[in-house]
Amino acid sequence: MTKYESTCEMRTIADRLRSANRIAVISHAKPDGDAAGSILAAARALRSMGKRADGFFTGVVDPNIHALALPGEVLIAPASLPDPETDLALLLDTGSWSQVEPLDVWLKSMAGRVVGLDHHARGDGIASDRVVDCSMASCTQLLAQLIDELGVPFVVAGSPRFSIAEALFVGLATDTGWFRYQSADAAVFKLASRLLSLGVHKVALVQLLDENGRPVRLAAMARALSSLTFHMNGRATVMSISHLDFAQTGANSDDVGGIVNIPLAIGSIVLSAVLTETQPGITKISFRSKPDSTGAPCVNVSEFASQFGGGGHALAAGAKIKAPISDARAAIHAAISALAEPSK
Ligand SMILES: [Mn+2]
Repeated sequence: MTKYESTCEMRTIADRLRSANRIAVISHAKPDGDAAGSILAAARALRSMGKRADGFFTGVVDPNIHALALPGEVLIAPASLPDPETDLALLLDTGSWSQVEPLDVWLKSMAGRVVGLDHHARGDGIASDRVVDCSMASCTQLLAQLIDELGVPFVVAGSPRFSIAEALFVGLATDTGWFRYQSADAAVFKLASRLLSLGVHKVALVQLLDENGRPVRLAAMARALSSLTFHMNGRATVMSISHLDFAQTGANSDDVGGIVNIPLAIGSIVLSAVLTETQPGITKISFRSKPDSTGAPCVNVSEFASQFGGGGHALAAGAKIKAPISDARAAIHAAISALAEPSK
């Protein structure tokens, strides 16, 4: 990875968007609330400026995330690829080649014509002009600055549903754990207040994104909990959901989102890891930690995940290992044993 930091001012990104005609708006594969919210808000803002803007979702798309978009509003790559007339790509909430796989060849062909916004600490030089600000709780918080710079109001058509405001709010809310994480600071609440005052229906979004699971979620959760082991003198937990668990419960990866947070409800737990084997031989791992009394992460899980080729944020990160779940789990157990005893 190259040095990953801002290469320009927000004004430069705005100028490049103003001079473009057709813009592809892209984020990381398997879009979460922030990726999807960023894509939708940016594409809506650009279209309201009269630009041709195509938003792309890539990888497996959670149906609830998909429901944030109007029918036909976003294209799915690689089934759909950017139009040859596209003269600029806007890359949001990621800067890693590994996360843009279905569009990486296309993005390489666009070298020098990719601009980006990100709030992650690590990334590649995909976007030559980019603003990277790790103090932002979500990419949509940074994007709100860009949309203000462009002079586009957050509610264009007067409808709160499917507005720029709603899309910005989704990213802000989901990346802060519905305003619970440390990253939900005064500036986050200030933007949230502005968005709510524009009519964003928070409860409807909670129900769509957080209270809309399938009953098989409970069966998968039971499998995960029954696999739980304690580590680090009872301060860390590891759970796993194997390919067989998925097959026998009928659950899929969409059904098990957020399970990694369950152990954090226990006061003594400062590190939680969940391994999921959605296809045999490929194990995905989610890591979560908590801040200590000084606000520092008890375990910096972004650093922890990097030894497995992963990354993310200090308190929430992930990795993907090409190994059966039992081997992957043994590797995680060993890595946790090697950690210094965290403070709290
Ligand atoms: Mn994000």
